[in-house]
Amino acid sequence: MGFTKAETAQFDTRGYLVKAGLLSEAALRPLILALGDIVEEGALRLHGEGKLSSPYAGEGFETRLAHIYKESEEAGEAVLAMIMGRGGGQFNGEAMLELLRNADLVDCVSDLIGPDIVGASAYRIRPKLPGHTRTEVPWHQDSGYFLPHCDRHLIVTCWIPLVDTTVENGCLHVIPGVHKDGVFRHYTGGHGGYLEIPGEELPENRPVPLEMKRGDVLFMTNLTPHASFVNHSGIVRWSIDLRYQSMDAPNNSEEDPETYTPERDPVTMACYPSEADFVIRDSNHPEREVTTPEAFRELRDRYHDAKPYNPGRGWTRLKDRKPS
Ligand SMILES: O=C(O)CCC(=O)C(=O)O
Repeated sequence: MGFTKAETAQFDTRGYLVKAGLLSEAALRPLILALGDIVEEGALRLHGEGKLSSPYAGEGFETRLAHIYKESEEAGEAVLAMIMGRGGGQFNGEAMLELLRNADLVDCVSDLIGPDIVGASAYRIRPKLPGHTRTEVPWHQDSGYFLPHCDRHLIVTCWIPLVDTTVENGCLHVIPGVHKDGVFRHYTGGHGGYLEIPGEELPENRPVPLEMKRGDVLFMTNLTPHASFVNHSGIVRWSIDLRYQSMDAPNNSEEDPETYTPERDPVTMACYPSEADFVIRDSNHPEREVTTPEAFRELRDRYHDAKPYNPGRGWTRLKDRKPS
């Protein structure tokens, strides 16, 4: 499928594009089922331990975790932790690799960054629970998390709702047309422990809330400011965000995590050294592509266990910010 010329032009001028109905129910179902299984496992365990009055087995993907959290915040947090380990990238299963390699998705990415594509382990599954303030994500650009020598490279984030998202349930908001203005100043220790661009330091362009249907995909640049706010609905706002870059942009797909040490020159490092990159498409050497769940899991776990050094960007702490 890919993008039309008009869509590519919109991505270029606004820094984002929503492609409606790109992913079929069949493409999303394996991941939804796998996440539902994690919730089920947690619910049954907590019920068995007497921490929940019911496993809420009659509830579906959109509501089960919300009911668990409503009855017991502690139980809800315990299930969240099963999903949000590794910052939200805990789930390593086959359904995850399948979605990362989804041809319709990757064809669109390829129209933005070319045919040879590396995917990032820094994908995030986000169950935003009703009334749960910690899962609000403050304004930031993804480049705030990447090393500075990568600011000139396009790293595409694909934000994929797993339920229909609305302003009420905490859809994503973006600031359009400022992705060519570089990286704004971020601060560490922002809301929820995330990096944050404080309101007074945001560009003046008006933010746009992106209400999306399940099946739609938002494509945005690493320099597009975005945020999400509290979920005021009764359902869980499930989403996942994936990241892709050209093989020509710095990455660690064929590097040993042990080579990431404080002695190494940061400009030789991958854009986000903490987690493994892996080949999604290689037009000359398709054998380099990570295609099996075993290889995917092994690579991600190897990086996770090695804890490669990431020099970061040295942002100031929010509480040390000087009023401007
Ligand atoms: O899903 C959200 O609420 C935030 C997503 C986000 O920050 C991202 O995709 O980088």
